[in-house]
Amino acid sequence: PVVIQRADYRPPAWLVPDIALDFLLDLSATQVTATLDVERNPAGDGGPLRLNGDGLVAQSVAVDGEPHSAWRMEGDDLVVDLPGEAHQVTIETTIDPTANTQLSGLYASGGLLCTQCEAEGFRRITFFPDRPDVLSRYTVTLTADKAAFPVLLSNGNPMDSGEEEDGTHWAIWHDPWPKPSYLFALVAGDLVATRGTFTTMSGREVELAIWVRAGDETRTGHAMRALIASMAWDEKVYGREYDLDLFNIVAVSDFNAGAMENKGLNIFNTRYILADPETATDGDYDGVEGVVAHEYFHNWSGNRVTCRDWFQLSLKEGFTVLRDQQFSADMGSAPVKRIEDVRVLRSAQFPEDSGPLAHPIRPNSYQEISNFYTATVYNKGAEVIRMMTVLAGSERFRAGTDLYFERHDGEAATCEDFVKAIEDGAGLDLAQFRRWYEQAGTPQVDVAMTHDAASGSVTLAFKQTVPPTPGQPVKQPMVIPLRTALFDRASGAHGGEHLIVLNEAAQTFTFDGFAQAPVLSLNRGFSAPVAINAPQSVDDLVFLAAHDDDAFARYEAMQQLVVQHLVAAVEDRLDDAARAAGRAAIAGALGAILADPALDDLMRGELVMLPGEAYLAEQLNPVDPARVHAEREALKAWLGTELGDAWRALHDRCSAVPYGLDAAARGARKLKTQALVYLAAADPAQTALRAKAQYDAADNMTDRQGALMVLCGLDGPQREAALADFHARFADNRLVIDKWFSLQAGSLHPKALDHVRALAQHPDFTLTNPNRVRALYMAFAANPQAFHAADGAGYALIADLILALDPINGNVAARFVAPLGRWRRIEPQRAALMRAALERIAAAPRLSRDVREQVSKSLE
Ligand code: B3K
Ligand code: ZN
Repeated sequence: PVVIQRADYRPPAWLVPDIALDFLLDLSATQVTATLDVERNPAGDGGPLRLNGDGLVAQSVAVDGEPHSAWRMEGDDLVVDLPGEAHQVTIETTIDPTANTQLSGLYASGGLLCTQCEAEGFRRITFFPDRPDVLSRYTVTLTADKAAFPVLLSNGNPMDSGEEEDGTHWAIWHDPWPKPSYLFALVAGDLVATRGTFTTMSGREVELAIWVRAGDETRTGHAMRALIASMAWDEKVYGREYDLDLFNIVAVSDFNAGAMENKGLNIFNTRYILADPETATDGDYDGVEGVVAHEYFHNWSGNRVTCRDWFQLSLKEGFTVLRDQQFSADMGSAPVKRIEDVRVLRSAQFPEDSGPLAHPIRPNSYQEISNFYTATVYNKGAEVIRMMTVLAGSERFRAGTDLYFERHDGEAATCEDFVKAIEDGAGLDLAQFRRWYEQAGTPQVDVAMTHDAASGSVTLAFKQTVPPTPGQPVKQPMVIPLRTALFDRASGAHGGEHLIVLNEAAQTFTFDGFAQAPVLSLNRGFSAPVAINAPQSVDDLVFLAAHDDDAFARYEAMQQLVVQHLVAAVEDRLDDAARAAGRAAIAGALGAILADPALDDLMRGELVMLPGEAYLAEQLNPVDPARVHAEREALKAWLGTELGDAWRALHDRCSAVPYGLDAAARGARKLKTQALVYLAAADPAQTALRAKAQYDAADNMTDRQGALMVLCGLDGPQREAALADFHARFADNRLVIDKWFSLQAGSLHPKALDHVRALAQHPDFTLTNPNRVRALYMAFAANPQAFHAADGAGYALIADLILALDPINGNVAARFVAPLGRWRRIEPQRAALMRAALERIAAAPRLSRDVREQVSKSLE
């Protein structure tokens, strides 16, 4: 395989300051004429003009207006030998958007034409130096049949438009901001707009439009509010102002990713735009708000300052994820948002970091860049920059980002440029901190506390280890900032927080003035993305779960209490007495949380959540997923019985709260379904009735989906009735039918695997729509008991999917390899079956580069 190395970066030989693109749009034969003004790059190597292509055929090549024959194909690339310093190169190609099932480049989606160019889709449209360090001003002319494609959009500002007598019309768009080809976009089709306006901090009026299919415009209000709030927030918090007169968003149903930040023309998966109470859950509302903000924030972190090469992806993604997390924290409950973000990190990124696909946030090599849009680059990348905010404080961090934007505006920058700007602007020394960009793996921090009663001193002894990862057997110590508090047991208070910054393999820190040993609250707010091993007593955890004034630490204590118990149970370390004592402590802590009048329900909803099976599995090596599942379910059922009255009272109380988008009403909805989850484990028959009542009474999707989720795990007439009602009620709403697939595939029902097999044959199922594929199969791969069926049937099902999907959409197919790739940390019998599934994929005669890379790395 061809391996691209970060160390091999060379500046391009030629630059393209301007490009004119002419599209004669048609669903199956779109003609593209590209006119490139090329200039020799003084920093280049003097070589020929290399234009990347992917499956393209050049119909004509002209240089300075004259037909030109001194060009050749090198693989898929078109290479032109050019003398001198500057030329105009014109190339014609024809492409078939309907045949484009990969959804990369120009493709058709339900009669609409749209593009997705990041990372390397532009080369499927026309020949071009398709690399992010070539920045061009785009002028785009779109011509199409007016009846079929009444709306014609591209980046930047509309310049001119008109109609012809043959029924076609045309529009010219110009984007004054130089950008890399991955930010190019066009959309043509029958769409309607919801409009808004925003006045920027310097007083400019910006027109906003969200384009959707007719009928969907009633569901765009939340996205529009989120867009306006994002624009205001980025001015206030980062001093970033929008820079065009127009900001367009288009929502499409067929989309590989969540959304795309094309300059002035964001294209979204409908799932991150459309929301109303009847069809979208509270989680969906948060997803819309967060992704709208994320894509908008890219206008500065990604577009105005872009990436030099794709190894720098975290430069824009890590930073932009941090920005969207900060925004969402400011829009809602900051502690709850932090907990949710950490849960995502632990369930998606920690397993990546401990598996065969582990890579640093700035990778050193890749075969297919699409495989590096990962939780590591995005979420760990955000955590790394968040640590800079912890070290610098928010004011100095802002000075650093101001300097970054000032220094690199209009440039294609590197992660190193970012770190240097923060160093200079915030006045930090990040020399050793840079290891976070180099070393993969989740650092493990062990801590021991000793107390000397005579002197009143407390000593914390830390050890850090960064585990070996593929290609990185030996690691150096990291800089790890740990926000810490030492609680006085008697008063329940602490004397202020300390920032402990680890930077050696072993270190001790001493604190004075403690007559008795304090309770340790470490990594508050999850200030560093590490795994902490602090053997805390059950009493200390119960104390922190009830008293810690840091909301995250309180959640963490509750999680730890359950993790310690379940890990001991899975490892057969509990006799009957220890099991009973462990359960009693958990029930006591949980009961106190249910009863605590000072807690808001949104936060209560976090505190009562059991740690997920993926996170539990990370604590065990090798892990028997069936044991983890069984122990966790048994605990849940016991807690459902033990606290039965409290759960029922909670469900009743929350059911009386009317629908609203305020925190109190949202908290009530979250807890309502949580209560059902515990009760269902304890008393399936009675809870089926209660869940069906919630389903029938629901006036919003959060309650309806929550009830259906619980019912899906149970047997009986309520399950079947609710599933049938749900499908009939929402038959014409694709996003809701996705939920119908997901809930069944992710359910606790013992026959979930059979259900998935049957659903794959359902008339509503298709392999050509990524949302539908993910709805069924990602939910299944994340359903531990179904996926890890002891006979390997779950692994075989995913292998079959990958093989069937790969020729249609390799990018999406490759996403399903990681669940199989975890075999090395699974008990031997299942591990062998997982390996066999991977080997069966590897043996296929033709695989996409995407799947090939993931499978071969997973087998190494
Ligand atoms: N930048 C896009 C990701 C595109 C994925 C390409 N495989 C969305 C985002 O992160 O904002
Ligand atoms: Zn992004």
